[in-house]
Amino acid sequence: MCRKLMYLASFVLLLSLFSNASGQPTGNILWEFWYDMSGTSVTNLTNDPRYPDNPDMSELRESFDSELDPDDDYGCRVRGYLYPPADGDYEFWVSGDDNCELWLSENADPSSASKICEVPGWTNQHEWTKFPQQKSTFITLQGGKKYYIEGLMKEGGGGDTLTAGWGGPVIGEGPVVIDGAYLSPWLGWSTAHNPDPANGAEVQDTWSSVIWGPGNTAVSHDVYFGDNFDDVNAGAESTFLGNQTKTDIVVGFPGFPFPDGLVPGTTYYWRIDDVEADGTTKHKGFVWSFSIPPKTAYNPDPADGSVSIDPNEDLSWTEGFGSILHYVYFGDNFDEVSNATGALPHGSTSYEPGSLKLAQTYYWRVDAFHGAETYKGDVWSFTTEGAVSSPSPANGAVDVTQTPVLTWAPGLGASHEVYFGADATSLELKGSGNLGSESFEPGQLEWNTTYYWRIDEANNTNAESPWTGLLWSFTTADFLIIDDMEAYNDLDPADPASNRIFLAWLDGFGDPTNGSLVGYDNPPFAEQRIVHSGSQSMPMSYDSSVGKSEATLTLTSNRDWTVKGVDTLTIWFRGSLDNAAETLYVTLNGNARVDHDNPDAATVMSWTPWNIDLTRFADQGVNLTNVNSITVGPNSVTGGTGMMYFDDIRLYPPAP
Ligand SMILES: [Ca+2]
Ligand SMILES: [Ca+2]
Ligand SMILES: [Ca+2]
Repeated sequence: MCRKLMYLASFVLLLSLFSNASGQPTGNILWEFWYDMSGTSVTNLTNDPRYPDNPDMSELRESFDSELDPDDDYGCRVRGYLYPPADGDYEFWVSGDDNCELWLSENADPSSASKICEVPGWTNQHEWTKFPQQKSTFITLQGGKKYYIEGLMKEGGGGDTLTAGWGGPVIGEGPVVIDGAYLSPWLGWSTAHNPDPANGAEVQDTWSSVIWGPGNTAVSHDVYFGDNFDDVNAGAESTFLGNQTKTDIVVGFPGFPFPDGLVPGTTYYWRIDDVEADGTTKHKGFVWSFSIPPKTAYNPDPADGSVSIDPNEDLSWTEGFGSILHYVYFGDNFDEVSNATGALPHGSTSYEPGSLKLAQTYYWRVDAFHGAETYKGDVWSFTTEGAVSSPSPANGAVDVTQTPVLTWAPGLGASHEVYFGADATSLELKGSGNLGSESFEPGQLEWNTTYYWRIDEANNTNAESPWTGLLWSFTTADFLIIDDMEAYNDLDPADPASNRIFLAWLDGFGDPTNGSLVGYDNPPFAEQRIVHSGSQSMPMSYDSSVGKSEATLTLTSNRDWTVKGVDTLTIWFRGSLDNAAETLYVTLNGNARVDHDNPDAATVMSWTPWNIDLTRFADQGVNLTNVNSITVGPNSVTGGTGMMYFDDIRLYPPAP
């Protein structure tokens, strides 16, 4: 299924000047050493009284790679920041002698770091495959973003090394030793740190003291605390508890903020901004969180709403905060389970429902008995293997096109019935069929309306037939969707349902005057990780040395660009760090062209809406009641190369 071998063969990756968004110079990372310390376990280092703040030696090195065998009986820490060269999925490795760990944060905050791989014994230098734990899972990172990274090693005797490697976009297949070009060193604590409760912790009480370490230049601290991440992150007035010199505060206790207590079942967010001696220079802290468990049972397993569950699976949960016993109700009818009473007390946090039917939805409820009171639990559900699944549009999807094609994966049935409508309580039978025709087109739908649908199945050879499907829903957009890139698939062109993205968006394949290529060489052809919305976007590589790079969609529907008074074309796009700095253009009907205002639009690293007044096309003679085609591309004057992503091409009416 490879259509672009020719392109691959000529593809040359150029990595030259590298910069990062934070402005901190890259080139090296901090190595710290603690000497005269026995043992081979990393905890021998982290439990030493000199750790973490008093290393015997510190220096900057130009890669995440140690020298070979310098000493015995010491511990080592490597810390700093990692700047991935492009968006995508990366893998990490660690090798070393003796025990080693590699930690990575989801952002620049060390308190959000987690261990991603380790050496549980010892390896030779650059021996990457001795233990399966040496390799991380795939980790999705953003190009140019600053991530905290840390390596730990504890040497007893014999050989000793520590190396971190990675692989991914631009870097190539790993493990490649992480070079200083992608690293900058730890520079000390410029912000508040070491949150206690730890970031993300669960606190089994309705009050807590919260404690932090001050940044290097702090003389006082602005304290923000609340139950809404956005408010705390924005420093909303309602979350400001005041400025103080102490590095701790009590919350949820009489005489302190939240005197009535913290609320079970709530996540609290907090942030400390350090204030310097001048009273005005502030260092915004990271937003940390902790949660108080609910009084009711939580963390159901299987998770609420999960599908394809093994019919022999047992149920389990986490007991509610303060609960003593449970009452469990189970069945295949929501109302019966919701209204049930009188269960016997249940001591454990698991329940065996017995053997279950295939393709059946079950409901369950766990009430929490606290001695004086019983708290009724929510009704949870799950569906066993064999049911219809994989609805598209996804269940609960929003901004869905007004002319969708509904698809699903069949279950145990040999035939199906499609029910559809805007009223969940009275769906209409819209059609029936045999296996192999799992799609339904409801036609032109209203804007901004929620629709419901269900697939029932039957099979004469199965005693449990027929099966009533799950009720699914989606909501149509309040704008016109020209292309959200969701409808494209990887099916063979011989299949009537085939809809490959590069057969809709015509690129420069086979055209020596057009350097664009839409889609990937191999399935999935559409981009499925870097998306603006839904689960797909359009990737377009370009090489404008041949003159131009563009891709064109011929419109087969939605050609009237005046419906409901729409007046703005919006195209969501993003570029890549390695792109040449150039702008973008869009052309209607092959001749009416508008350029983006930003001359560096192709280097924008985040999804960005491009809003264009439709009169700019009408002024060039386009009949907006009958638009034939839309073309997008980078406007290269330098013959640049790179990769662009496009998604969500929409037409909006004026804001009401
Ligand atoms: Ca040694
Ligand atoms: Ca050793
Ligand atoms: Ca999309």
